[in-house]
Amino acid sequence: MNVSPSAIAAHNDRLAAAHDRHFRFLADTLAEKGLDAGTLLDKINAFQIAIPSWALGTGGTRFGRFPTGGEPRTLEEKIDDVGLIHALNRSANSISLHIPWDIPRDVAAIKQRLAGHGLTIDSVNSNTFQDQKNQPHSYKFGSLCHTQAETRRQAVDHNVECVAYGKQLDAKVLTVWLADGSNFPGQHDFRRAYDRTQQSLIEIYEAMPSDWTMLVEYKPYEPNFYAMVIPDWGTSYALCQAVGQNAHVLVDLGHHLPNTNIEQIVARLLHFGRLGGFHFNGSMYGDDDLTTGSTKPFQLFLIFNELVSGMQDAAVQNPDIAWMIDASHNTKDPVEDLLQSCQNILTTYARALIVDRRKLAQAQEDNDAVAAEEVLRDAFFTDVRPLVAEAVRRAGGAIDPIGVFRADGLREKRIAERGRFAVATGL
Ligand SMILES: [Mn+2]
Repeated sequence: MNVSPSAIAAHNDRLAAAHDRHFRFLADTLAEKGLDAGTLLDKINAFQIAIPSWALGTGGTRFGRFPTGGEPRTLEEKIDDVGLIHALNRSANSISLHIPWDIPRDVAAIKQRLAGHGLTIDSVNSNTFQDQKNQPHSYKFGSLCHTQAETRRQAVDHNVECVAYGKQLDAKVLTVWLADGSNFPGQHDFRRAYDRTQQSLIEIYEAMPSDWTMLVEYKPYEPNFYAMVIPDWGTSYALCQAVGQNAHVLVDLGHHLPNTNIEQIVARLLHFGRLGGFHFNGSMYGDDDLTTGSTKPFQLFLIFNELVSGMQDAAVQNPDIAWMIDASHNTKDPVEDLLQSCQNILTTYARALIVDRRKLAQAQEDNDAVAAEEVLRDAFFTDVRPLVAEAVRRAGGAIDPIGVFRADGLREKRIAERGRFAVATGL
């Protein structure tokens, strides 16, 4: 059901003449600025983005959901869909699992399937934001922060169980996002809720193997609308410091209030060596799950500019960052949206790579605000899409991944095999 290399090659052949012309022009333009296209291609190729299992089904809101059809019904089918995305763009070589929906039943078979697609498991994500059937203690009033010890115990045990599933599949990252918080003033003792959360995280951390990383995600509101226990990067950072050296902050682009300066947050965390994970999506108002870079491309560029700046600075002691798309799109075909998100991410990364850092540093030293901004604008307005297409093509992917997905009828094939009303498990 997935696409064949020959179908991709045939599609690329049709686009090759125009693509080669555009790429040569860009490579020459970059060379004039002292940039080597080959080096940039290698960097773009090395940038791999994890796809979460929950993004493969059509998203929705509490008002309704309008499935595309042919959604993956099992972990195996989710792996196949990520395998398809990776075959098309060679930039999505891992999948994030969500427990309890993605519990591997036949570990050997799952590993074989992953290997067949050239995929690995990126991270395991716990879920204590809703109750599962027959669960003894409810998370209605929180999980790791809960006032009752037995509820906290259950939530800690769930996270430890997630690590055990991850170990079976050679994952090394546990992502913790907590829905814990309060909906009404006075409901929580803020300090005690924080202390209980910290203690629970320490217990989980101590149960993890020493080569594992814990990522602690924050979110300012929703599902609790008065106060979240971990609403911001500062709280996440403080918890990570208390938990241990392998606990790091995870930045999710949608988990910020409008107009928050996310690029500055990124720079701070890199400076402190605590930026461990990154979730891509786009937003207008809140956690909207829009396509990455769809509404505020310049903001995404400024964020990537800080990421690249930090990654290239030898003085910055930060772990490798785990990149993942965290979106659950309404309206669009989920596979097409993920392909589009990857393209936007790679394009923005490429733009950040061509920023003239020496010129920028000089302008900053000279307090020349105009010159500094012009350096950024020059990179942002350079059309680097041929560079991304060439990187993907050289790795065996498609010059136009969405074009191949459509031309090859890959959604229709999924609907034929899985059914029009097949609904993805999970969120
Ligand atoms: Mn997230």
